[in-house]
Amino acid sequence: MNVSSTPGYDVIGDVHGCAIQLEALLNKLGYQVGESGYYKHPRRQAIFVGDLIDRGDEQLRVLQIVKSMVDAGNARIVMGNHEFNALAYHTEWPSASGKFLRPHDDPDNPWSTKNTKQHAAFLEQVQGDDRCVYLEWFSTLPLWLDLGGLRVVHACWHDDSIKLVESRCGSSAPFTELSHLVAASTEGNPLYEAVETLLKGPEISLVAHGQPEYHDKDGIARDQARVRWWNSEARTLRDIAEMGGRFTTYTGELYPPLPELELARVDRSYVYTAETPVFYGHYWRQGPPKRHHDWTNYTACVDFSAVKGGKLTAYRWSGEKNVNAENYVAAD
Ligand SMILES: [Mn+2]
Repeated sequence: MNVSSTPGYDVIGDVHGCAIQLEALLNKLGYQVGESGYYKHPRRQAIFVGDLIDRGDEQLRVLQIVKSMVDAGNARIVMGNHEFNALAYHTEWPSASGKFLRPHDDPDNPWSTKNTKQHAAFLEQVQGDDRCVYLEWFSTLPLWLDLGGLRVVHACWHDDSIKLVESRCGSSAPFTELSHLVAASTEGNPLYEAVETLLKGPEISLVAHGQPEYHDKDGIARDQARVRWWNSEARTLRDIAEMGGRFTTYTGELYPPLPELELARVDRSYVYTAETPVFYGHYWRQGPPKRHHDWTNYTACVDFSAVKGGKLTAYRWSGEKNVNAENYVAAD
């Protein structure tokens, strides 16, 4: 007889509207639809890392599956940047101004067209009462989960950001209050910085370290690189800035390898040094999961690009104190 008191958790990566893959993965993990109509495992709980919505074709079905599991106590979830963006996109502010916390199609704001484009599939698929119900639900989602033996966050576990949210909002789920959503949508507000870090991950300036700008996949010139906060051994710019040869410079050449430049202490402030496993999504890994995908003893990404031709993936955690890549399970 199994007398272990540690609950088992299956941490599931960014779904982005891929309901067929989600149901295949849940079945593979042993979750079944009971009489009540929601997926359930006899001994385990699912944890979603956020980003249920945007991009994919079956967003409403994904929301129905996941919310019914969470409501029934068979799953937990943290907020992703796409749920946060949806809340801001649909919140008119100031009220009756015709403006929104996340701008729509403002001719003075070149980013705002991109905001609508990124959200277009949701706008088409989730409408009317459904939209109200799920936006309301998004506002209740926590930004992180600390379950003792494991931690879950969408993009980056960062103690200072967590403390800031707790001290300002008194909760890990701050957005039931409109004032918190407004503050988190206002550049320069400390809550904005903290929520950006937790949901989108920290970034580092390349130009400030003597490197050129690069052009991202949409052709937009950028100076910030994502910080590989999970790499506790990072000592140099090359270790910590995620460039990976996927980008080009303004002259169209492949971005040069970053130098082995020693980092000042402040630049390592986001690096995760705790010894509790943390699971996160957000980073569009290409599968299958292996060492070079940056899982470490204490950090594991579960986003394997389900909506971009990858496989929806879970990490099956059963109380182990170190991450073990054998415990990744991908949808068939
Ligand atoms: Mn995502």
